[in-house]
Amino acid sequence: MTSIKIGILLYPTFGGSGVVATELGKALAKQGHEVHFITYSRPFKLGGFYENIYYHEVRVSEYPLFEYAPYELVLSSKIVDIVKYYKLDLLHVHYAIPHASAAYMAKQILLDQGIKIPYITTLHGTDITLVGKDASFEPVITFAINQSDAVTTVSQSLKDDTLGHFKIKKEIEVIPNFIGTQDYAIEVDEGLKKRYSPNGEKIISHVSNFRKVKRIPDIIDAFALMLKSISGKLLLVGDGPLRHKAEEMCKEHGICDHVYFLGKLKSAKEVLAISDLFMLPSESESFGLAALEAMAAGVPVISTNTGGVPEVVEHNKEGFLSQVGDVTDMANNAIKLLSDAEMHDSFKKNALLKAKRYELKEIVPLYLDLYNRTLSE
Ligand code: GMT
Repeated sequence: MTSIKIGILLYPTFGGSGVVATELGKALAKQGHEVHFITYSRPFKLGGFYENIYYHEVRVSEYPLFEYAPYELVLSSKIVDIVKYYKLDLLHVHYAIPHASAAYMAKQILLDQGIKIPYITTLHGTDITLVGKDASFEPVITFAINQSDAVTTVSQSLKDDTLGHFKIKKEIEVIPNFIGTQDYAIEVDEGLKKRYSPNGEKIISHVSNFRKVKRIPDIIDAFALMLKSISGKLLLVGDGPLRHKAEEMCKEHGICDHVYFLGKLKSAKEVLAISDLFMLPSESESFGLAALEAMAAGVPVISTNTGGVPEVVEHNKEGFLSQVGDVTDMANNAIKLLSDAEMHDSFKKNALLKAKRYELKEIVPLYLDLYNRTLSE
């Protein structure tokens, strides 16, 4: 195997695209490839020291004239420096803006100096479904995608959306997100379970960045309905714009004793291990990595029939999918599943089996194959 030197551009903070990019880099480094993460802060899933991994921080200096920090320009310059110094073979950028456009700029600067470096763009969802639909970004996104040496999306649904919203001339390959199911095969912490479910209440969990697209209020409304028929506790992991509203809604419903806001966690594995059900009522979700993580922990999912979710969660098999906003249906499905031990058990098994189809060791070779094809062009 020839080792490849790869520059990975990503959003480092909490978010599925950063998680996928970091885990991909870690897996590639383990296989002997040299990985350079280029971003503005250390990716939260990176942790400590890893052989073959380098982290390069992009810092934008303050200057009174800059009302908006020119991050993309500094990023492009940084890429140029790193490609030259470390003799990188390839760039893999996660998220179209500003990463694909910065990679394009760096590629042109390097070409001018006689250095050829291809860049692969992986689209994750919000770059296309939310940000991309904003007309002010459209020309840059279309151009940066079309100039990429290869383009991937994390689901068929996202590929269809991309082709529907932008004039894309480039072939798009679907490479789904992945997971190391072994990492989720942890013992249930009985003490923790007792802490949140002292009387055997069913534990329902959710993990996200609490942005509008996640429809957090639907979780609270659905859970309040569920409490009329079953005893349960809701564990909410993450933080973001809708947390305060969710806290207020708990007060209005009078269910504060049943809801725990756990805030941001580096990993939600322990919470998933004690969960009976996972809720993801998103407005749109290109893939739903959080649902896949729950399934890897053997937790069935209540979600919405949106974007790439149906590709990951099969309705009536690994969970139930409702129309966006139909909290009554979500609550009824949850009650049905949690009240039928046999059904719950078979959904748990199905969820884990499905997660195994997205095993890291099956998906990472697809990226490597794409790298090799791109490099040989
Ligand atoms: O969902 C978010 O708010 C974060 C966002 C991101 O860019 O990190 O997640 C997107 O990418 C994930 C990884 O590919 C997908 O699993 C999420 O479904 C996708 N989010 C949306 O489409 C809303």
